[in-house]
Amino acid sequence: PELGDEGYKLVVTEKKITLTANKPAGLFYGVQTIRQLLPPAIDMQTVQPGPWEIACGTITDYPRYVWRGTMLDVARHFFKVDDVKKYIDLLSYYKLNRFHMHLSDDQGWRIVINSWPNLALHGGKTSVNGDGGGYYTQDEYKDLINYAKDRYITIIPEIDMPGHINAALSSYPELNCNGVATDLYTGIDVGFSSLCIDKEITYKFVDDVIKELAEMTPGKYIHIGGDEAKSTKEEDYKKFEQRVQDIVHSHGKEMVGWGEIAQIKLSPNSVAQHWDGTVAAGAAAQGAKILMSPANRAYLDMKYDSTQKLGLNWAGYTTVEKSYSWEPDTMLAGVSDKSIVGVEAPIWSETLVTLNDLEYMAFPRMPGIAEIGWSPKTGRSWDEYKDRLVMQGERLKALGVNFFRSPYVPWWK
Ligand code: TNX
Repeated sequence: PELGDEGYKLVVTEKKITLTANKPAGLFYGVQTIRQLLPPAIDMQTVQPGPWEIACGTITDYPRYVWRGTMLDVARHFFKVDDVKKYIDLLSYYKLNRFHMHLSDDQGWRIVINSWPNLALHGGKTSVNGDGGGYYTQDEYKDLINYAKDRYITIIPEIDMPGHINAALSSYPELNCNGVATDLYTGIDVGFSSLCIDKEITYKFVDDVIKELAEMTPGKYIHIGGDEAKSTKEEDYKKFEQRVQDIVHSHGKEMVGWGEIAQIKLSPNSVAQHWDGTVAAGAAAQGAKILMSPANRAYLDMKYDSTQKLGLNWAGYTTVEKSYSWEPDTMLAGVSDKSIVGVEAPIWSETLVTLNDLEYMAFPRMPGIAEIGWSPKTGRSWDEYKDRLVMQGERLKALGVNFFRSPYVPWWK
């Protein structure tokens, strides 16, 4: 029973390897461990000479948290299906099981909604710096869902509202309080757009969008954003998100939102995603759940140091060590593992244009977040971890993954 739904037991003797689990997901994770016990060359695309040796021993392994995720912002820059699949492959190698897709923002709307076709057709036309647009058809989105599912990963779709919504306001004039469509936006400011809280059509829009997303998404969560609604009055924000939570429920799903949603009355299964400040703690106080994505630790778009070209630094520079050396249950006063569903490492794409860019920011920090999500709290230390991380460098090279050769990790020892 201790293995739960995702754990496995691996016994390696001189004669054979035995992998057992309660559920298929456990077998899948056990296979990832077997890959990692074999020499790095096992992961190369071309046939390699052996010997393929594996150490004898017994591993009993299961995760600390049920939610071990990353988020990809496909709104600030768009990433094509094939690139997203390559990213998903890398998540599964590190036993992550949630992939949160930030599908809309001021700069772009990235998913076809049949009842509001202009969202993708117009709202998907551009991106930050005008670097070209793009969107997923519903078939492409379903293909991604299935691709992720084959790797035991659940996709969590996000439509950010009531702020971060300019792409929609530009696509439909009736969503604006003054009835005039806004221009498309290619800058990187935040907090300037808002849905019109007092118009009934706003809720028709939200209902239609969530309905279509819910129909396509087998996972139980829909993420409704809710961050940085600086152009929405506080009372309007609460009124709006309270209705949105009901709409999510009416389509049979549970709601996830950024930390700010803790200001409304949350139902027990709603999840507030902590990213900055302390507001998310209010979710635990109400008996709801918290997902940990502290920006100064878990944001994969923060620069490693001041010499970097890619990334932002509003939450500070985040070295590989800093992104690994933290505990989810000591981040927010009054928030313990009882309320924490897990960890998630978001990657915002204001400065990131290619898969190569994403890999550089995600590696080698993402495996550290994956370990925080999976491994027991006791026994984790940077001193021990950094040597294992060096070995991961060889695996990333074998997999052809671009990564930051951190000078703070003895990569070349
Ligand atoms: C803050 S984190 C945002 C995003 C930006 C990100 C850049 C959050 C919930 N909102 O809109 O892309 O910083 O790091």
